[in-house]
Amino acid sequence: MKTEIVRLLKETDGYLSGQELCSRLQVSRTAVWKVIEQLREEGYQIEAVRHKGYRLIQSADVMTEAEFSAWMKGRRLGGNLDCNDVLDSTNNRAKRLAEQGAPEGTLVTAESQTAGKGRRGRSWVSPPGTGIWFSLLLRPDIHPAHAPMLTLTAALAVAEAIEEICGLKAGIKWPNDIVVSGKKVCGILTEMSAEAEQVHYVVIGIGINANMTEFPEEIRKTATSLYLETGKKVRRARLTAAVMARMEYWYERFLKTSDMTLLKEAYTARLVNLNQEVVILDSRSGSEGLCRGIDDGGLLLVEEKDGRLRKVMSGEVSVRGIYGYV
Ligand code: BT5
Repeated sequence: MKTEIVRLLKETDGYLSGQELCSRLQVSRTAVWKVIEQLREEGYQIEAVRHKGYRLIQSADVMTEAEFSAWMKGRRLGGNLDCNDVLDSTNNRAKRLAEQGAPEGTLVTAESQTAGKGRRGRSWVSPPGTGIWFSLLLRPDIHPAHAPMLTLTAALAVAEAIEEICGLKAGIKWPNDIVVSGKKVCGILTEMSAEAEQVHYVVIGIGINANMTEFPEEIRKTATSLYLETGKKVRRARLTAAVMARMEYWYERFLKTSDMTLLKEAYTARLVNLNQEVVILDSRSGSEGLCRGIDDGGLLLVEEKDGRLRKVMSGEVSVRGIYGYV
């Protein structure tokens, strides 16, 4: 009922009478009033005027099914929602739901994570109420070797959504970081379950620093939030919905060829590494070169000193200047 009331309030210009709400939802006035009170506690500003009814003045910045449903209507990705308060990791929950048969497009969110995961056992700082921590479940019919490209697909979707909603120039640091003003605003962790030739499911975990005002000491120099960059709080559900919309677009294109052929141009245009000197850590120690973009398989093209083009599959790619750690 909460979801319905939020949707009706959002759809109505001006006042929605209590009587109308009762008859549309087939519930009592007291029941409606109780839900309105709950919504106010969540942060929705709802005006109640005698003989006129209820009017939504301002939505709350919450990651709830009620709030999402207004933005996600008719979406294929994000159509099935699983919104949580606290989780260890949205990726872990999405994987559990996947094992239980949850459909493609299932979106798992959390207000906070107690064990948010980065790649290779690293951790992801995920405090409550200010960030966007979510995982998207996909069931693509592709070869497992192609799944890492879904990280690139998601990076492109997130960068575009950030630009659309926040008006910020968002770059991509191959393969999985979104960078604003030279700092990391979003990270992506893709996990999959597969057999030799077939993917069972892929979980794309996305962490966006939305409204954080500060970071722990260890990442203070390298991390930023959308709020710190714009001075404006972003509606997290709205931005998440925008990511889903862009993801639908790019995911469909990805599935046409199962590779980056149709995404390469847009991805490369956002690559902060492009034509910069990069250092590839932990593959060949300290190997350097000029970044020349990506190939159709999503591999990073690095021109080495002797002019040879090397293809980098994964690993840490550090860009001189970016994050200032080289
Ligand atoms: C990533 O790993 O960037 C992937 C992060 C994915 C997080 C999402 S949140 C929803 C979903 N559920 C999960 O459990 N995870 C996903 P990596 O490239 O390994 O970067 C990790 C490193 O980034 C850490 O070692 C820190 O240095 C830094 N870091 C940690 N938290 C950060 C934050 N909130 N903002 C910016 N940098 C951060």
